[in-house]
Amino acid sequence: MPEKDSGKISRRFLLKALGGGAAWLGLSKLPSALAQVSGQAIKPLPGFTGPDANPYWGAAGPFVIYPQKLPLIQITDRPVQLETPRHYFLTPFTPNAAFYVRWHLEGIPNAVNLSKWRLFLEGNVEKSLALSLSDLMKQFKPVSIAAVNQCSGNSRSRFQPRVPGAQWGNGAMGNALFTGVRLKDLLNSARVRTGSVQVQFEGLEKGRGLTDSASYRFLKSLHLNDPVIHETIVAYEMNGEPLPMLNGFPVRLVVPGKFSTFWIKALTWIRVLKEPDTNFWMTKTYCVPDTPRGNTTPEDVKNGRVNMVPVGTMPIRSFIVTPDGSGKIPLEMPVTVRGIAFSGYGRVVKVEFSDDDGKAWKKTRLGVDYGRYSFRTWETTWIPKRIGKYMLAVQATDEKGNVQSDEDYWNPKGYLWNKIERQEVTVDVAQ
Ligand SMILES: Nc1nc2c(c(=O)[nH]1)N[C@H]1C(S)=C(S)[C@@H](COP(=O)(O)O)O[C@H]1N2
Ligand SMILES: [Mo]
Repeated sequence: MPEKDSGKISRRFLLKALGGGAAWLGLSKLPSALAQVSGQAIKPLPGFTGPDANPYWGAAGPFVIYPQKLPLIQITDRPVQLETPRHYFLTPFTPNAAFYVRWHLEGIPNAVNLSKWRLFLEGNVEKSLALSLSDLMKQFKPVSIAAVNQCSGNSRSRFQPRVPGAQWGNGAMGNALFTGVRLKDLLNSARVRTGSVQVQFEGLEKGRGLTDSASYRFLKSLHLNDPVIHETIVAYEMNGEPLPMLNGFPVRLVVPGKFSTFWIKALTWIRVLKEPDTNFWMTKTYCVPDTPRGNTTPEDVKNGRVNMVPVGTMPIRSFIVTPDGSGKIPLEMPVTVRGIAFSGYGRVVKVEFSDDDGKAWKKTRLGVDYGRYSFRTWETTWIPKRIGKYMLAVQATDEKGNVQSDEDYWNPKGYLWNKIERQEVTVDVAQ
């Protein structure tokens, strides 16, 4: 489904996109069942092909259950950081209950009184706005867009040398159908004054962050002349439901194609600025070297030779979701290899699969195109013809010609990871 200009998307469509009604119902029953069995944290058992069969896909952490959520992998609890387990990426849309979570301050909202809550638009405008949720839903035209929300630090745990920060595996990402109002419509209604340069966003949370300089307010800004301003929406629905509290209820910013550091959750203040925003979150962190691919070396950083600029568009990525290496594959059994791909720069047009560690590549079948900012699923049938270990690999290309590579790559904050992904599997005689 392309980007859609209507407010509602049918329930049937969503169920289908989420992987079928039955599977969805099964999933929503899971948390209470698991909670009953385990009481608290759930530890996965080791894989059948050995404890090291699949160490790298997800983060190493216990499973935890938060309100409105299925068991997710805990990275930290204050601030809350939860990773989505691998198998939720079999479908193009990530269920809300399985969607990853990332906050920076410890005091996050756990209830919002909608009769009091307002979205404020203020600063360098002719007319400040204070809109209730129903004003947003009724006074502005609803739009829907399928968009990937990915943390800039997704896959950070793979960087060599290691970098500080949350040691995410690959699950600090998700794709959802967001519905809301265009930021541009709100700005037009407030009438931006001449001399404005940026627009700043702030959510409801307060409190300490990891360091003093990172405390009390999380603020991000976009340039008014950035073309993404025209595509940005203030979303009040996620996959046809209200946003989960942990993902930004009642509204969040959706900035298609950009890393989700800009996607402010529990969005409550929008400010039009006359000067560029120089706050901590714009200039001291969420920045990458101003070089091709944001690549640099620890030596260049140490010697002050690196100019850092805010992280922006998401580079192209693709993943093998299954097989996951947790079990052996019988010789000559046709296996459906499945995964997802996306790029912030344009539509994914090709996904290639290799069973020999990236020496020879073969095109895969692409799934439904839900628009240029969405996950695109891919699959291919693979019949292993010899026993032993195989190194599977996947590589995507977008419409702008961006393609993933194996080239070494490093930056001091551990952002923008997009190297070719691999999965080792073992094939054995069918018995
Ligand atoms: N209000 C608020 N919005 C926020 C953040 C935050 O700390 N506070 N973190 C940002 C970052 S860095 C990420 S990765 C995403 C995570 O979105 P999610 O929790 O819905 O997955 O939220 C973004 N929006
Ligand atoms: Mo992030």
